[in-house]
Amino acid sequence: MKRNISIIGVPMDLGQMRRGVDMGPSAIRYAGIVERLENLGYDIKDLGDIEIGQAERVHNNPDTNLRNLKAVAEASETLAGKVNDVIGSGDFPLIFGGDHSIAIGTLAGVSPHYENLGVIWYDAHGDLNTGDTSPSGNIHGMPLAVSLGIGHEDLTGIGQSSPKIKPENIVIIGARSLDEGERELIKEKGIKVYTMHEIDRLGMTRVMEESIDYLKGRTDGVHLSLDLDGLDPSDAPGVGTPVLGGISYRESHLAMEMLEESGLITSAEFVEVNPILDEKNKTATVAVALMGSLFGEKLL
Ligand code: 6HN
Ligand code: MN
Ligand code: MN
Ligand code: MN
Repeated sequence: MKRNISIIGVPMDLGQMRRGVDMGPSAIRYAGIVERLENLGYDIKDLGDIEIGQAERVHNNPDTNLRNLKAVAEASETLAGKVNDVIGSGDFPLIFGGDHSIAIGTLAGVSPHYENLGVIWYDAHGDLNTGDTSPSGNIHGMPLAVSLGIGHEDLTGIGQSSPKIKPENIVIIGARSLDEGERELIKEKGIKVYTMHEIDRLGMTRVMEESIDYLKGRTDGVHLSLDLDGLDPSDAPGVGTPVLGGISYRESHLAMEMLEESGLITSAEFVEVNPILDEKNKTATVAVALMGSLFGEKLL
């Protein structure tokens, strides 16, 4: 892992309907991320939070069912520029959400730097909806599709070119809530998915070994997009769309350690931390502990 990390906070709450997730970046900082990483010997630049526009008072855009499209697109463009600059400067970009719609901007900023960008999507959900398949109109359910070049052009058009990633360079880990259109897209594109069934059956060690082997051969950089709702709600209660039967804290900790050992990860984001729905900042604390492991914390 690079020794210099630049942190970008994205207090985005317009990609879904529950208030509070805009406080995610503050909660993660409050849980001590900067000190934690400095103690590991990293040089940290906290670039602060990017500005987010206003929510629509009522959704009355007859052209689309995507809520807050304009404000989400604008923030994504800003984020893409910042992430692009961070990588250009040689630093490792570490992004804090905010809801998962921010991955649209993150991936738009990361992708120009790699021929074959890999993505690990650690999430209860596929985030592969489009306006046509979405049950909610919430953009946080769409960023992986958008990054594949599928979805509203105001979103797929962000950054330098589209698509940002190829379907064969994606590994989804932790899925247990997929909408019909998402299932179809996964099959059509042949996206590699480790659902909770495979995690139960194979164990996290084998899931991570296979994921790392798979991505190592075909990518020249790997972005980790970690949605805290990938974890079980008992370990990460402060999320807007919790789903029972998730990945445990211990399994997640192991997954991060294995990623660190692999040396594969070149950028990362931790999203969907909602302190209003949380219990004593537990979810942000879990996020910080996982980042500790991802960046090389060892017991002995
Ligand atoms: N997330 N599949 C549902 C939807 O509304 O599209 C839930 C999406 C959740 C998104 O947690 O990042
Ligand atoms: Mn707000
Ligand atoms: Mn997600
Ligand atoms: Mn999710």
